[in-house]
Amino acid sequence: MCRFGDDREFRANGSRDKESIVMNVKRLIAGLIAAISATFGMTAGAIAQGRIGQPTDKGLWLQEAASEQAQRIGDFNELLLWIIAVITVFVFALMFYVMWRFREKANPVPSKVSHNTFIEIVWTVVPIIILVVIGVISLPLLYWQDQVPETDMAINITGNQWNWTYSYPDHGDVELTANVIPDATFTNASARQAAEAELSSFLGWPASLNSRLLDTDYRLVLPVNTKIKVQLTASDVLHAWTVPAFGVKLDAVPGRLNETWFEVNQTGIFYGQCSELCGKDHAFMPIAVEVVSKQDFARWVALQGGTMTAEADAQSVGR
Ligand SMILES: [Cu+2]
Repeated sequence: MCRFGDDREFRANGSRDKESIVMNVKRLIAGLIAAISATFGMTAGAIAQGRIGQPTDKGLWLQEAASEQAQRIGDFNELLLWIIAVITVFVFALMFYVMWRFREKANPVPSKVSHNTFIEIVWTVVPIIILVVIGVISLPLLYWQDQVPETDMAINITGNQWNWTYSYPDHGDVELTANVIPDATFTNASARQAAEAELSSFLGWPASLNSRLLDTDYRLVLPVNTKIKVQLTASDVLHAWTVPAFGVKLDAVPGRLNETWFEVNQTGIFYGQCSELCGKDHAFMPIAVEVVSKQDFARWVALQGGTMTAEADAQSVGR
């Protein structure tokens, strides 16, 4: 008797294995095609449908850019994706070609070639060129974001367990602390109405709550088309202030002042979240920014009892 049991069954299993391998390969290829077409084909669609400043259901790609930083980061991300896609397709094609071209049946006597100087130079130089191209684009972008230019106004942000405090040093030290709107408020009509009324009276214009886990009781109010310097710190543990539509993600570190800047080029409400694990309520310290016209910003500052600086004042009347 055969050690492996019935020989016929063994052969039958073998052909079944082959069938399932073919099926898996087919599935893999179909999946790859779907993933590639989803990534590239739906990009435009996702952006067109996307609500500005917040995630969308089944959304793909990055949030729509509302600042030059986010725009340039998005463009760079897209370029990288193309480079990665070309490399992946090339490597896959090469692997399948090699598997077919040098299969055992077609090459009963294996080749003894151990190296080829030309190919070795090519596979060293080409990746270097790819990395240099990536570096030439990414490093200037990184330094451009890192170096704070002449800005029109500053805001100080402090991360706390678990909310954000915002202050406006150029506007008479207006200060506010923004807390997440609890889930219960969204499910209770009168609580929701009360929260919206309070937010509206804080802003000086009508406001509504849009998103569970993203809306806050008060919002950071900023003027549009204004270069804003951000000075960021934390009072207790590490946090990170992140608003994807602005292309900003910066660590808030206790005892240290981190700086960045951005200029929002459209009005609207933009959401972000703390992006550094900071304790049990890390998921409940969102960021809601309302970007308004310079006139509305001046009105809001006045409502808060703040003052406009001479420079910011000139900006607000569009001079
Ligand atoms: Cu945090």
